Amino acid sequence: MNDHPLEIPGHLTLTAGEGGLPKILVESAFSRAEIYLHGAHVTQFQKHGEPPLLFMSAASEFAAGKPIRGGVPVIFPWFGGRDGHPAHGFARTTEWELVSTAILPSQAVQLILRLPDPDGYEVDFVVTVGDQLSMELRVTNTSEQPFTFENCLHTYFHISSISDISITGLSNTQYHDKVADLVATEGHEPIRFQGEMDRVYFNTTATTEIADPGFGRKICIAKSGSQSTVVWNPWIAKSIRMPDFGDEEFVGMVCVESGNVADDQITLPPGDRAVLAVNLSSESLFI
Ligand code: TA6
Repeated sequence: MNDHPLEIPGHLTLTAGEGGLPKILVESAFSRAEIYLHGAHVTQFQKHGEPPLLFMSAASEFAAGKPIRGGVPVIFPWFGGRDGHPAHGFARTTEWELVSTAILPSQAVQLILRLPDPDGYEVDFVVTVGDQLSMELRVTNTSEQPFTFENCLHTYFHISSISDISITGLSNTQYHDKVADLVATEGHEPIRFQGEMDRVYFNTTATTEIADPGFGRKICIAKSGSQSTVVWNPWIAKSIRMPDFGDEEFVGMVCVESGNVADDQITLPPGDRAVLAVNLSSESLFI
């Protein structure tokens, strides 16, 4: 790409990514990341000396109008299906605009992306790349009417093996099991996977953790401005039905998503702002 005024030499550059889509390369003192303007989509985050934190499907499409499969899809203004519209809203298939970049005192690299052509609301996505990956989805209601929407950072995590990991932080939390189509309450044991899982946990602000013995690490998913946590693994049959996802790729990924979905949807009064913030960190399992 030609020199872009917001580039930071040695830390933030724009280039042509997969499918020729504009991609932002970020190098911090602690980590590296890649963010596409398409969907304001974080496709890679990796701390120096660690395996990648995010999963990216080898079969993902990188094309106008198509969602990227992996990383952190930005889900807005609805979650899930909606008759006559693309699943999970239009934000993840829209070309966002890079509006600011900075090196913070912590030496983390921060960038702000803006959803163009707002229609009564302004949406910014703030990504901070350092020892941790922090993301904020900021929605401001600039209209005279209340604005009701869902939001979610639909994060795909890179794991050693779905059969070996476990997830904690959701004990005693009610959830909608979309596979069995029932409502249940999580027990006290860590969540483990023996098949397709698609659960929407409600009324939870809890921090969750993924313990991954295979990689010898645990991933901490801290959030604010979020009442819902979604846990998803497609397992075998659904993986085969997804053309942009390898039949065996379910083994190396799990989604733990933070947002406000279904009954947790947000109704924002005129002039108000809602901030969905997620902070991803990782550390050795053995310290
Ligand atoms: O967050 C889980 C989920 O809603 C699943 O039901 C599955 O559809 C997944 O999202 C992926 O959706 P997508 O539209 O990206 O294929």
